[in-house]
Amino acid sequence: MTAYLALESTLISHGLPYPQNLETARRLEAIARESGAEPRTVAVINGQLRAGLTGEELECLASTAGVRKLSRRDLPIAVARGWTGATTVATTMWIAAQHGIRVFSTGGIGGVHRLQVASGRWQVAGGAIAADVSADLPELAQTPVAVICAGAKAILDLPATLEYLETWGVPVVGYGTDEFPAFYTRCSGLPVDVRVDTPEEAAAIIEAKRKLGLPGGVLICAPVPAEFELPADEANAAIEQALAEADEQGVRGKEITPFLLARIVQLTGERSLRANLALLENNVRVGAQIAKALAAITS
Ligand code: PSU
Ligand code: MN
Repeated sequence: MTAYLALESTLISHGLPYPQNLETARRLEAIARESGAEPRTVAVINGQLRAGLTGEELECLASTAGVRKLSRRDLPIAVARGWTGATTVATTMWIAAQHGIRVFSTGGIGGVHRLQVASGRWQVAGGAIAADVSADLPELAQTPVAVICAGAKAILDLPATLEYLETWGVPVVGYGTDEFPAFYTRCSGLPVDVRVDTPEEAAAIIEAKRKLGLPGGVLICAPVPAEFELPADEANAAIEQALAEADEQGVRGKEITPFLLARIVQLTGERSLRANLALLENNVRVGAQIAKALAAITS
């Protein structure tokens, strides 16, 4: 049975600068193949939900300024209007599931944003104060796709993000680690639910969740390779500055994540970019191996 691995496109169009994004998109597909899985990069092309893109389509998503970032709420609009756009973790999971794909590798997931009390970067709904919560989290709660990532960036509220996943029954698995990784850094001080050290162990958890009839996905966290890790104080200084600037400039909604990611690359220079590329490659390798192991126990 062929092992398929989904890859997302928002990290290509909004998470990495051109031209590294296009080179990376191509390299990730090649790494998946070398590691024994068929890559399926996900996007919406002219209103069609696609798993698998042509070289031209990939190039268009990487090089067109202002490509739409499509999250779950945007999908019906994109289909009705025939839009082309990049898919986030949430929409990539959903489209992968529609295509029968059960494993998906990305860089970092979205989560619960930190509350910026000073400026009031809060959303007030019905008199209550609600944090900005990425659609990636409810998607993990309901869509049966395993997501391999390097954790979540410390631009987010990591404890609150893990609390959400706990509430909604999403197992958080450390791949070769006991700690939830923080994207540029290998450690966050926060524990995962279980550590695995082989693709077979990860596949067994994914398959057990399906057999139990429990809805939703599994989050598998592989830390950035040690030689590319950023020192925690350097990463945190850039994150704090980017957050303060977003706050000052009133950046909100779906613009916040791309704004912070781009600003952190500028502030840390090539180092954060190299870390980002290294962890992506690692996640695709690990994801392909898990997809293979899962195909072996389900075929
Ligand atoms: N975190 C990263 N890199 C990324 C993203 C998040 O470290 O590229 C992207 C992913 O596509 C993710 C999206 O699904 O940002 C989350 O956006 P939001 O916070 O608006 O839900
Ligand atoms: Mn949001």
